[in-house]
Amino acid sequence: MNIDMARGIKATPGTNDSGLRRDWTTAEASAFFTMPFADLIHRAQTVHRRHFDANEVQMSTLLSIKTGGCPEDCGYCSQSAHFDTGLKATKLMAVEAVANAAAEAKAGGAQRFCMGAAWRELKDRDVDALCEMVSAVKAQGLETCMTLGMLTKGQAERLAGAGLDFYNHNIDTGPEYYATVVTTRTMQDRLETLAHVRDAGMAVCCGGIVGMGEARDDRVGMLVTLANLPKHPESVPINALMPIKGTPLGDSNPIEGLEFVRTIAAARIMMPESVVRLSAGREHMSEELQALCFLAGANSIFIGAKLLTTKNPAKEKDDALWSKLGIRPMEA
Ligand code: SAM
Ligand code: DTB
Ligand code: SF4
Repeated sequence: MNIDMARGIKATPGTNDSGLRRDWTTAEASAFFTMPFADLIHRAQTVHRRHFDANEVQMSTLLSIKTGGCPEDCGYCSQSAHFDTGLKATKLMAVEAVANAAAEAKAGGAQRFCMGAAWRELKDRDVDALCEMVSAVKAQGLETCMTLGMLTKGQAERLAGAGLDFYNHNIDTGPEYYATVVTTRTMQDRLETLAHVRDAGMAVCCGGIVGMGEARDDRVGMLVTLANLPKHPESVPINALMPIKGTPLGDSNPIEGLEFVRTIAAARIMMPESVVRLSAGREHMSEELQALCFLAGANSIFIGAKLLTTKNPAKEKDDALWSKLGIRPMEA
């Protein structure tokens, strides 16, 4: 415990600066999936309330700034050129169009604007335009996040220099299941980009997907990998697979609701100061399941009717839920 913790002073949420990181073992993480549910939720709530206001939720909006035609073969993705998903590929959007979408997101209540591109890696020729997008979005008082595939050290420095706040790059699943889901890159490739993002001084957004036919041990492996990174990601998205027709994982059985909640609770306990995002999949979840996820320590979501290429709940439906649960937006 550092001196501020000992004095009872809370660390600033999302800064991960109070020295709470420690190495987790597989056995410790597995226990969160078998212990009595009420004990798990109590522990997750206790950790959550020590570091955050439990009624506040961070709200981000996503925009696909370059859709489809991706050379990677991620088995879950609508945007891979390897699968026939019926998605129309587009070029990189113009800066002005991105700025307009950001203004709309802000008006809709977002604190952060996340821009995603269906690339294996960023090309140097696109960096200037992306830096302009970062400036245009920040000028509207929004936090910025981008997810553009692999980055070199120099590219990460350029984006950080332009003021990019977060970089999203997911490890997606446990190390042993990784090659079943993606063959065109390795988890090590992901870890290298994450190190460049950290070294450049940006905040890290890194999580994964559940419901891809993985075993519980793979979910445990994913959480242990995330929690044992040199520094915890400031943002940890836990996505429930949005099944896409035409992809190898398009017919996957949905993850059981309580197993999803346990995954969220384990992430909350293992990464106490990280913002844990109940990410893709809310469209298929009941209000009760979402409420359980918030009880388990989720404190971030995507708002807006679309994720990148798939559906997210409509604003009216979400607003009604926030009102029923007494949820307030977290200040940026
Ligand atoms: N191409 C970049 C990359 O893969 O890092 C950025 C965009 S990619 C769509 C961002 C993340 O979205 C993936 O890492 C994955 O975790 C998530 N994702 C993609 N398709 C999904 C799906 N069908 N269901 C849930 N999450 C998905
Ligand atoms: C993340 O973990 N989830 C978001 C964001 N990071 C880029 C993407 C979800 C995509 C869901 C499928 C789709 O809409 O294409
Ligand atoms: Fe490409 Fe990203 Fe989709 Fe993989 S997840 S196919 S890298 S857009």
